[in-house]
Amino acid sequence: MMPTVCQLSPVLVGNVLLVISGLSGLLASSPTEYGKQAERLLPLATRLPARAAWFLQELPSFVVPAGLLAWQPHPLFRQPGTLLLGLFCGHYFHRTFIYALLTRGRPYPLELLFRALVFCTLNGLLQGYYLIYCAEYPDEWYTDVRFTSGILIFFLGMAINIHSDYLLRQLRKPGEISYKIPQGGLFTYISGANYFGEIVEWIGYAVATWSFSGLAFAFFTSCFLGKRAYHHHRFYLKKFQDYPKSRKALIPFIF
Ligand code: NDX
Repeated sequence: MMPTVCQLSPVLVGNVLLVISGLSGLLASSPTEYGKQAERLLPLATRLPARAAWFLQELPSFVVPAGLLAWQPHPLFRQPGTLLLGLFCGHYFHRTFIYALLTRGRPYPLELLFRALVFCTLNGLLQGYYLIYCAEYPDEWYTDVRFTSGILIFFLGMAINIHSDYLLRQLRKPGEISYKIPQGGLFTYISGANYFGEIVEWIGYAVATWSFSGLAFAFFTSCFLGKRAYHHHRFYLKKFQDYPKSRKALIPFIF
């Protein structure tokens, strides 16, 4: 008989911590200070170029679950879990090796980089450990409506996120750091189109994995990025007199 290595208590603690992090970020009086929310101009010595910073902070989100996948005890045994964790790794492969290396963002605060490193390591561990050692899926999971619809939502969100980040990148020439009004795609309707895509993506992941770990991460993402979208929207309204009045912050036509 296969020895079970699943310990649900660390997973439970991780899920609760993710939910608390989401809520505390949402309820904090100020937004997380990077990019256009960085009101204080930090000395250069306390910042890192955006490309290096995004690469380093996101790397554990790819390496940790990819390592768990590579060293899992029964590679073929837990196929749905393996595939679902592969999606998580795919997202972070893009964020670490493509997004980070293309970004034209402002220098990034070192303090946030260290906090993000810890966050990404723990979340990668949580999602990977749960899917490899704890999740149990029936053989029919590949045809279950939760799996199929979740995967569709995941890829739809990913496409919106990548396209919107591309549109933002096109607003600047290399070396530029000024802000302009984003146009096209879902930016026609909302200021946080890239965030909307990311939130949709992790909701799809939560549905496809049908797990508290997936749900806790989707919840965290919605709180963190929802609040950022709100602050970005306020920033645009204040900065640009001609900002489109019908554009909402995060949810088209609603909010
Ligand atoms: N990184 C997720 N909290 C975060 C790093 C910070 O991937 O301790 C969460 C992530 C971390 C955070 C992470 C977790 C919580 C932490 C926090 C630090 C402290 C905090 C750890 C890990 C913490 C507690 C205590 C509660 C635990 O100059 P610039 O940089 O503004 O340029 C921007 C440019 N741009 C424009 N250019 C011209 N004109 C305009 N109008 C422009 N508007 C923007 O586009 C950037 O170069 C680029 C994108 O900017 P922006 O602001 O729209 O997106 P950004 O926030 O930088 O996110 C980039 C992408 C995006 O696709 C987003 O969906 C994804 O990353 N993301 C980001 C954050 C978190 C996350 C995903 C998630 O939760 N899933």
